[in-house]
Amino acid sequence: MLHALLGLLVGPSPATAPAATESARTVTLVNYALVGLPADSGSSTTRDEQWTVRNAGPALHQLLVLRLRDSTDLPEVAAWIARGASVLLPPAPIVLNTDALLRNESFTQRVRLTPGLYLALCFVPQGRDAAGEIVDHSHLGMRYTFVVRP
Ligand SMILES: [Cu+2]
Repeated sequence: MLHALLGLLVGPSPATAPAATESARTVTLVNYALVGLPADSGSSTTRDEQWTVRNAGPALHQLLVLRLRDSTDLPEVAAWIARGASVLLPPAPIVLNTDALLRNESFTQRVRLTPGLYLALCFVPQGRDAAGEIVDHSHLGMRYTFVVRP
């Protein structure tokens, strides 16, 4: 069901300097994979991370991270995609959106990880399939989910 995810455009939050309790993470966007995202984990407390997202290219890429409550949100996400993935009304809160990054461009933002199911994807369009449906980078491997358990 995660195979057909398109995206949206929301202005990024301003970058903030990491506090002493934060950890840093580097996420790398390549053709066509998301590298360095968190693994599933348990977390009894909120975890703040300073994420630096870098497009290692060569293509244009974008990272969007949504926080779902759990897998019961997935049908709603799929329906959102089927409706054309309104850029203004995502079905779940946006944790991070880099907007489109050129090759070697970076984006830094603090990310707060609370328990939930996270969906990360790049939805830069690649073209259309034989049925005329838009194929984006999430269809080519730039799609990742991870769980933060309470
Ligand atoms: Cu991409």
